[in-house]
Amino acid sequence: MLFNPGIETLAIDKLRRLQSERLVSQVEYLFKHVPFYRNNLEMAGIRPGSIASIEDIHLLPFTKKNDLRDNYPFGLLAVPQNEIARIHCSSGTTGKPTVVGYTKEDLEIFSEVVARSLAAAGCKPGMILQNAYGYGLFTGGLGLHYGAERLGMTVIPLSGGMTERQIMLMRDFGSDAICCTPSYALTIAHELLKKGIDPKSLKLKYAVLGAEPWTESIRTEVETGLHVSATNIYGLSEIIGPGVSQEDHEEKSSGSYIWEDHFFPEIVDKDNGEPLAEGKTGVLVFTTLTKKAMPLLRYWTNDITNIYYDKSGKRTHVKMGQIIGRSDDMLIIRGVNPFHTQVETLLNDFPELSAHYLLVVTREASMDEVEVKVELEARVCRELELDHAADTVLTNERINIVYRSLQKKIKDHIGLTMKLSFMLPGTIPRSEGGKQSRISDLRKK
Ligand code: DLL
Repeated sequence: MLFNPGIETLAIDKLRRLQSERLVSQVEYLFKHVPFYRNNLEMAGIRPGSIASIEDIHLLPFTKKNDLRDNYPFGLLAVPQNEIARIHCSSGTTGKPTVVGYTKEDLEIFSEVVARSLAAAGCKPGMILQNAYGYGLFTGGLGLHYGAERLGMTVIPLSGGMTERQIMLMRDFGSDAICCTPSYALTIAHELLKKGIDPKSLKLKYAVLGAEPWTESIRTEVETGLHVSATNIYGLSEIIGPGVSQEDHEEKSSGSYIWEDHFFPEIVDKDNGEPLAEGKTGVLVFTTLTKKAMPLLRYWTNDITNIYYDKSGKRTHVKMGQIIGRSDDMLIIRGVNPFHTQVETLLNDFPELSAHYLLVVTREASMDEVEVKVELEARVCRELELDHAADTVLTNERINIVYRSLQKKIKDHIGLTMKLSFMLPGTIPRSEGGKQSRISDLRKK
């Protein structure tokens, strides 16, 4: 179902015209209302009249996370504080958070794009949505909540955690859909298995997963473990929150539609910021076209992906691929930049291995090493009677073959030899609803 068919299928030339009008007025608006942008634009030699259409977007300077930090907390607001209806923060673990403000109109847009996203995920008015994204400063909980209400769903505002209670209410209330991080969806699936509950006995049909990178292997595991159709929802607080892009449940694995009437995307080279051609991988940059409280021009997300037009899709808007990593937390190991999602994809080739893994980075005598800790599948452990200490599992011939061929695959695909540790099921910490950490970099400690 399309929530807003007129916009979602708008012909490209009309979409460009709309984007052009919106960009021109957004630049004028920022020039007038935000001293940071007035200075930046003047320094780049840009007056409001210099931008005539969306084609001129590359003339604008980038906005980076540091600009938000330097203007903490309210320096980038374009409206007086009494016109701010809500404040959210971006989830950082260190230092001061990144603050974002919304006017009432911004919140309307936020709900609209989330409603479009939920509809693309398969949700319909009248369905029950179990919202297991965290409520609070994080945009996930309230963002999905109001978007679901806008679509006409019944929302259960559970927030993350309390997995047993999630399962009880899911059964008792008959939730049709769940939204949460992909890692938390795995935690719930695992708990169902542990409790001997057949996922087919649940009414659950759809899972809307995002807020952290995930791959096809996690999708398969969630879809089987919860008996749902799982789609990707992407977003970031600085731009609006969840609902910047969303995968269609009938066009899975072909990318997520970016709602580009509100958020104009570009892919640029991570080193020199030059725009890259359709389909090329680089840093995702967004310009908000309609926001009022805190519009951003060419915001450097640090997320690495590609964008392309899928001519066979239901909608005209551009699609983005999965996020393969972030340029700011990219590992550099002996000159190679491995992303944890690359390792995750290789793990998927081995039915003996589960989707629970962690990359541990250490430095010994100035040599950086990566160890892949990955849990064995519980079913395989039972079959092979591998219930003894993890360090003895390699004596099993089948597991030993997996070890050697995974190590070779990692070397061939990523170019690094990584140490592997096969762990017993349940030994790697699980998500309790928040974003799952896949890298433990002990070099920084
Ligand atoms: O994570 C918003 C969100 C909430 C998205 C719920 C989806 C669902 P932040 O806390 O500001 O906002 O974190 C934004 O999370 O720049 C990406 O690095 C990452 N991220 C978000 N969604 C995805 C996704 C929310 N689907 C940062 N795939 C972004 C990969 C994602 N990474």
